[in-house]
Amino acid sequence: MTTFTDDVSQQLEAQAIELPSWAFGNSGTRFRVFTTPGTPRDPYEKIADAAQVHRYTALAPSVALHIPWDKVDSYDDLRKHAEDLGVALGTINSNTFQDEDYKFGALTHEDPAVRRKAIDHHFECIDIMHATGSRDLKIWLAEGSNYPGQADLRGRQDRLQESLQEIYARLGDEQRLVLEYKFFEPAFYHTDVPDWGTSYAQVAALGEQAMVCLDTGHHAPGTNIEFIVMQLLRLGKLGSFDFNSRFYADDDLIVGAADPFQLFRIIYEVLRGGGLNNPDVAFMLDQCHNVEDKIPGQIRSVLNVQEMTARALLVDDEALRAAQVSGDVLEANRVFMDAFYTDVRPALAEWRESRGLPADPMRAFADSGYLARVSAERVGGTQAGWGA
Ligand code: AOS
Ligand code: ZN
Ligand code: ZN
Repeated sequence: MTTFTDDVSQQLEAQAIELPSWAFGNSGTRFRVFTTPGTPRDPYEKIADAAQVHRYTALAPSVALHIPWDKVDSYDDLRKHAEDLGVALGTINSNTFQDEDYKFGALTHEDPAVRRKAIDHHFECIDIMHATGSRDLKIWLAEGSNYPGQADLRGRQDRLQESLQEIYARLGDEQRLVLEYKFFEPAFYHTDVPDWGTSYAQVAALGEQAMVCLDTGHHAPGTNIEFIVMQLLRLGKLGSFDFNSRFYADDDLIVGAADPFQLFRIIYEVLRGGGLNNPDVAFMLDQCHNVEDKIPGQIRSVLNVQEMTARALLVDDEALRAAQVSGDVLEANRVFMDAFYTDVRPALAEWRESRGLPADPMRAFADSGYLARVSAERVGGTQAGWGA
């Protein structure tokens, strides 16, 4: 059985993955939103569910909020609620994709009044960040067009930069803006922030507190995502990850479910580019659990990330480097694949037990009876926010 060196054990301790509050609400496709018993009815209950993931894994110490889905009367109170449950409030996600006014854009809209409204929404998010103690404002924009000729592509880039500058100027000294890119959807012809290059160009023009967010589901099939990870880390501009996996488009499935090898390769570049301790990078999940139970779905997700991290930590860097330098293609590939093919599950179970955690967090949560309890207590769970 593989055993971890002290160095690997310690590095694993540094792993922290932020959970999205919306993963605990009901979600679905445009065809149907299926419900699950015990779905949280408000942000307080979403945080309580997220705290369960941390309790059994020690991997998920913070929860990201989405505004306005997670609006509450007192963010101080919500923050205290989270702290009482052993977690912190994390990234604040803005939302400019569910308002009638944003049909033709928000931060890029031709009409200054619509742009004003969208910028003001981000000011509100920044105010909330001060109350929650959040560092990051994450912006994903659903802006683009469906038909060639419909929109002034260049004018929209200029307006986007102007709007982002206003938002950026409002950030506190310790706060950051992270701009997420996505190659299509909901727009089908052009998207205003479709790729890492555009996000990079937009945030580089803002300043040091602006970074790129890489959602693993937001690329064309076949894209070498680990190359983008490497490049953004090299440029000091990778601010956060939205982890999930996809078979087709932006499927938001459990990270590592579709392509564990890709996850391994991404994490290997993370380790090379600053490691799990890199304060510049926030590791988040962005997933929806449409047909599976949500809390176990999130537990499975953070365990998948941990598993591929452990494997990536096993790469024999010295042997790999020697093979690369001498041009030994097959030996370099063997060293890399040896680490990937190592079954680290028994060693991770031992690692957990040595830290007072359950060897099998999935089973421990199932045995706890939490789901049955909240299913009896909570009636009338809400959607994640889509259509809300
Ligand atoms: C949308 O596709 C993006 O992944 C965003 O991160 C979005 O805000 C998130 O999925 C919540 O809906
Ligand atoms: Zn995302
Ligand atoms: Zn997405």
